[in-house]
Amino acid sequence: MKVNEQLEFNDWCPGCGDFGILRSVESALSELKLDYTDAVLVSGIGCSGKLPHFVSGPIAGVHTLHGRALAFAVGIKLSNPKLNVVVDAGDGDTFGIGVGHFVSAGRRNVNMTIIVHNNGVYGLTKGQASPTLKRGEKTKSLPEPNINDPINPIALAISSGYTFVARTFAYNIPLSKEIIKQAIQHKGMAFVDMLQPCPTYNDINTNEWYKERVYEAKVDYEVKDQSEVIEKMNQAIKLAYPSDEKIPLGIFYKNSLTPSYGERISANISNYEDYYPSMQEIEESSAPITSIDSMVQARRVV
Ligand SMILES: Cc1ncc(C[n+]2csc(CCOP(=O)(O)OP(=O)(O)O)c2C)c(N)n1
Ligand code: SF4
Ligand SMILES: [Mg+2]
Repeated sequence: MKVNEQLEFNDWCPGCGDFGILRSVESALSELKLDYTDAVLVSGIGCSGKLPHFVSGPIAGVHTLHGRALAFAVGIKLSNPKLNVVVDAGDGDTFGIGVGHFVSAGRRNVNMTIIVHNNGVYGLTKGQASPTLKRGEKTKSLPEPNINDPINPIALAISSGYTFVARTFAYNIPLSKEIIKQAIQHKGMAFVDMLQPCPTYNDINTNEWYKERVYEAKVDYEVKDQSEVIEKMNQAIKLAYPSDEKIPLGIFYKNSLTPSYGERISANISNYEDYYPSMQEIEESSAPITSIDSMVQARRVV
């Protein structure tokens, strides 16, 4: 889609942080020279889920189900490990209904990226509290202050096994673009916690509120030896919990020593990388498609 068509079609509210995320994703894909032949965007349901529709440039996108973007994405990645898979999902989508998929994708260290649009609310359904909204906060749509404690996305990612963990701010486009590029290039499961103002329903964490607090924290985040894992995880957890006055941004953790899910599969199926499921025949003229024999046979070593 060209930029002009994209602007006519776009129905995000004016000032929405999703515009900044869109620009960062587009620039990252373009600078990495990725297109529909080697990359796919996968989204869930929410304002965030519309991102693949609005991207200008030749990229493939799949708009899936609420809470199930990661499940689709893992399936896509496993069936074609050559694709760069990038998930865009909401904080409600990822840490509410989809939280089990978030944890499982980390344990598996699937070689792909998830960018979570963290706006503290369920934007598309008119501003209910999302799992990242703090207890005691009362955004516009809530009749009473939120009575639930929030999850911390960075701490959850670290403890689930994500091997690339970063936080950025939707309107710091240069930093977000750089972090997304590095997340895509990382060999393993990458998580980008994208702080995103929702000017329509979150009147607490506004653009101005963030701009007064966010800063770039430059830390030595890379695990270079297995013995450093716990120390680097602890460092990331400290950065995960910001004070009310200062919110650090940047890459907090990177560990390229952990085998990816693709590598774990290859250890059991030696030709997986060369003869992956999307290349395989699923029907043979001599056998009915429902024959389990023919499906098992399709995995034969050629
Ligand atoms: C299975 C299912 N449950 C509930 C919904 C209704 N629903 C649509 S979007 C949404 C919340 C979106 O919030 P979030 O994931 O934070 O995305 P945002 O709109 O804030 O980007 C909900 C509950 C749905 N579409 N499908
Ligand atoms: S409701 Fe919030 S998140 Fe959704 S488009 Fe509007 S400003 Fe953006
Ligand atoms: Mg949300």
